[in-house]
Amino acid sequence: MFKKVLIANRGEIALRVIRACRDLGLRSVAVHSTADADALHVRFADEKVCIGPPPSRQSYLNIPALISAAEVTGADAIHPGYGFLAENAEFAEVVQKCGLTWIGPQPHVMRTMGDKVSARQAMEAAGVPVVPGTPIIETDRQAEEAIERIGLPVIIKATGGGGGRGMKIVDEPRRLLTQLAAARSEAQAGFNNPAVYLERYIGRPRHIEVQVLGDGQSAIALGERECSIQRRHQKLIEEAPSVALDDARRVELLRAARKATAAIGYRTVGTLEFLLDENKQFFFIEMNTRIQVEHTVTEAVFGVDLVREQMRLAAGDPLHLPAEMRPRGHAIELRINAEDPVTFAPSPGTITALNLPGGIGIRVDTHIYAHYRVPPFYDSLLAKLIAHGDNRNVALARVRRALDEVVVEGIKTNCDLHRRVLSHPDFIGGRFDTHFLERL
Ligand code: MV4
Repeated sequence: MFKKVLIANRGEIALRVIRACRDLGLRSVAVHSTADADALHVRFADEKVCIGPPPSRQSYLNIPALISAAEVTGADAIHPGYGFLAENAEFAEVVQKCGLTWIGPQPHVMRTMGDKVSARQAMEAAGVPVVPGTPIIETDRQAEEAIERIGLPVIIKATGGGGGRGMKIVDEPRRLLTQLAAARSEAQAGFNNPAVYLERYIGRPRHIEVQVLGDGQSAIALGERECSIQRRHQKLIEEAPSVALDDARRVELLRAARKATAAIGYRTVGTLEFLLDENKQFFFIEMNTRIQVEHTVTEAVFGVDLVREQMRLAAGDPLHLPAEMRPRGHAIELRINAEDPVTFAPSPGTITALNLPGGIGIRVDTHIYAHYRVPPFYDSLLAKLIAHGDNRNVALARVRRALDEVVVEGIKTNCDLHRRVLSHPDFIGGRFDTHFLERL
């Protein structure tokens, strides 16, 4: 197995990976921009390397600087965390060509799944339900034929997009061609790839994702996460399991996810994203080939250290978890962000006073500390507050109690927004979809 892991990331996920390294007896190397010299991941790692100035392009996205940092420290593996270069197949390839272990999927799998049309094809071939849709649309005629077959409304998506960027909804035939042209030019500008395709638009879906692990031979599905509470494609609250699935539907969903993961020869941890429509039909939309922010709710209910599993799989170990694991109880995660409660704009600055919650059933993953200065250059996630209990009501009571113990002074946070959601009868009753926050 590799002995020294360079973490190509910052913030809470860098700490999360450093902790897994410690638990496994591996050495860790932190990289940081000049803005992060005082960051906790830098202090907690065994070694540190400054890789550039504050902007991500020149530091956390700077491939030559990252590879050099691995070289000078003698790191023999790289963990990308989430965001930054985590789903960049070129980076994964460079890492491997330099003789380092990439703690992630094979680059060709990252490429297939990073392209939404080839991902749909791969999933369809594996027998997973995908939203009725098209291959890449080349001509206006193809788009017109597609809406005759699929019906309206449809959604135009960029095959190089993802995470909700660059999508257009068409609900009238006369808007089809102008929206198509607009989508193409936005896709070209945003992803350097003008290719777009169509899907039937599902109006009020739930967003449910399945945690999967594979060793190249076999695969397992470690339950689902309900991720519908989001705003502008930024998740705010995630929970496991989802209240929307009955046992029969869950078995179907997890079986499809496990089969697909094995079919693509997947060899790490990952997530299959699905939309659940009003008839409780599920449809694959995207695969995330990385560890996710919300992996913690799965860890809580399954008692599995997913980052540890990810590292063991990267070292070539076979899957050792039982094929059929059952979740214990319920877990809810709140993402505490540094943001203005009215404008939702990021709110960087110095934390003048801090109290983090604790007690039974509570986990807090965070990189912040009293007097820490939240830099303006990176995403606004401050902390993840995860509550676990025997059932959803216990987890809800615990997460509310923990939220009331949170003190973050000096910067603005979304704690009040969380309070509003957690006291809303429809959230408490499990009656919500991806549009819940717009109506709040
Ligand atoms: C959709 C959809 C409705 N119908 N696809 C947004 C993020 C990206 N992963 C896919 N997204 C959507 N795809 C079809 N055919 C609605 C969304 C969507 C959404 C999905 C998950 C979570 C939040 C969302 C918010 C708005 C739109």
